[in-house]
Amino acid sequence: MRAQTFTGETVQDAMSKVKATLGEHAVILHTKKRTQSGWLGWGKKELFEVLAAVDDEPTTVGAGVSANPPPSPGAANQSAKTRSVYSVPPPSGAIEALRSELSELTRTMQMMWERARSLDVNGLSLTALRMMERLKEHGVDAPLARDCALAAQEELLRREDEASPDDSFTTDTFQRALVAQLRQRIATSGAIEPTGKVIFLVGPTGGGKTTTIAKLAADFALLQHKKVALITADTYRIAAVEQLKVYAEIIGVPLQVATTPGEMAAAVRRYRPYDVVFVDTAGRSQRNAAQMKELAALVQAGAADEVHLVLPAPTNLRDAMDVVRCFSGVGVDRLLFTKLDETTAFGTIANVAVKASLPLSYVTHGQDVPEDIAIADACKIAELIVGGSREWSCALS
Ligand SMILES: Nc1nc2c(ncn2[C@@H]2O[C@H](COP(=O)(O)OP(=O)(O)OP(=O)(O)O)[C@@H](O)[C@H]2O)c(=O)[nH]1
Ligand SMILES: [Mg+2]
Repeated sequence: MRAQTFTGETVQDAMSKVKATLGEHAVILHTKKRTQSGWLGWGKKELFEVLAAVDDEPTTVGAGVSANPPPSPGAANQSAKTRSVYSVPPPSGAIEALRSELSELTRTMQMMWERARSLDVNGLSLTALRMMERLKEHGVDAPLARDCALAAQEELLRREDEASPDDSFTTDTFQRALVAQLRQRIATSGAIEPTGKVIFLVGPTGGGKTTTIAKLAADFALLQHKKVALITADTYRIAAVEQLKVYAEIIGVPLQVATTPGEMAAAVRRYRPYDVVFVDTAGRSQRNAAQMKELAALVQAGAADEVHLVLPAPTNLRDAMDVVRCFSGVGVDRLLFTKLDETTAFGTIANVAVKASLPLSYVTHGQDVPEDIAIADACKIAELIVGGSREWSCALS
C-alpha cells in the first residue's frame, strides 16, 4: 500500500494529480481544505489536500468469486486466471444489493434505538425513569417512587391502545398519571366530624400541636359555629397552659387543665355535651418509654375518638417512622403534617402515610391562626410531591 498527499487549488486539480501519480485505482482516504497564509497577510489562498493510496500488490479474486477470499496456498499461481480486484467491475446489481442491505441495517438499528428509548432493563421508559428520579428528589422513598412510576407507565400504555399513541409519554401526561398513582396510595380521613368527638393531638416536641388545636378550634367555633371545648395535659413546658389559654380566650371557648388520667376522665365527662373537644398534650420524645406509657394512659382515660399524630413535614423518613412506631402504642389513628411551608421535599408525607398505613387528616402550612391549615387532600399532596403546585387548597369549610 502506497499513500501520498496531493495539493491543488481546487479538489479537481488535486484529484487529477492523484490520478496522474497513482493511477485510476487510487483510493481517496481523506480530503481537507486549508488556508495558505501569504506574506504579511497578502496572497492568502485556499488549498485542497487529498490523501490517496494505492495497493501495490492488489488482492486477487477468481472470476465469479467474491472479494477477499481466504488466502489459498496456490493463489500466487493463479495470476493467469485472475485479475486485479480494482480492475474487476462490480457485478451488476451488487451496489444495489449493498444499498438495500445497508438500509435494512439502518432500519434495524433505528428499531433497536426506539426500543432502548422506551424500555430500560427494569421495564421503565426514559420518561418514567425521569419521573421516578423527580419523586426521589422530592423525598419519595425509592420503592414507592418506582412503584408509582411503573404503575403510571402501565396506565399510559393501556390508554395508548385506545387513544393516540403520541401523547402518552409526554412529561405532562406522565405527571398526571403519576399524581393519580400517588393519590391512590395516600389515604385521607377528611375533616373531623363535630358529633361529640374527643380529639387528641399527640407528637414530638415543637411539632405544632398547640398551634394546630388553636386553628381547628377557631374554625369549628367561629366559622362553623360549633360548641368547642379545650383540654390541655401539658404542664411540663413553662407557659404551655398560658399559650392555649390565650387562644381559648380569643376564640371564646372553655379550657380545662388535666394532667392525670383521673383529671382527664373528669374533664372529658364535663365537656360531653360539646360538639368537639380538643385535647392538647405535652410534646414527647418517642424514645422515652415512660412518657409514652403516661401518654397512653391519658388517651385511654379521655376515651379518645381520634388520636392525631402531629409530625412536621420537614422530618426525614427514618425519624418519622421511628416516631410513628413509638407513638403507635398510644393509639394513633391519624397523621397530621405541619410546617409544609418549611419544606420542598413533600415525599416524606406520602412515605409515612403509605408505610404507616394511616390516613392523613390535616396539613398546616404556616404559623398564622386560623388560616394556615387545610384538610389533607391526596390529590393536592400528590401534586405537591410531583412538583409544580404549591397550592394547599381544601380550606377547612
Ligand atoms: N412554619 C410553620 N410553623 C409552625 C406551623 N405550625 C406551628 N408552627 C410553629 O412551630 C412552633 C411550635 O408550635 P407549637 O404549636 O407550640 O408546637 P407544640 O407541638 O405544641 O410544641 P410542644 O407543646 O412544646 O411540644 C411555633 O413557633 C409555631 O408557630 C406551621 O404549619 N408552619
Ligand atoms: Mg404545645
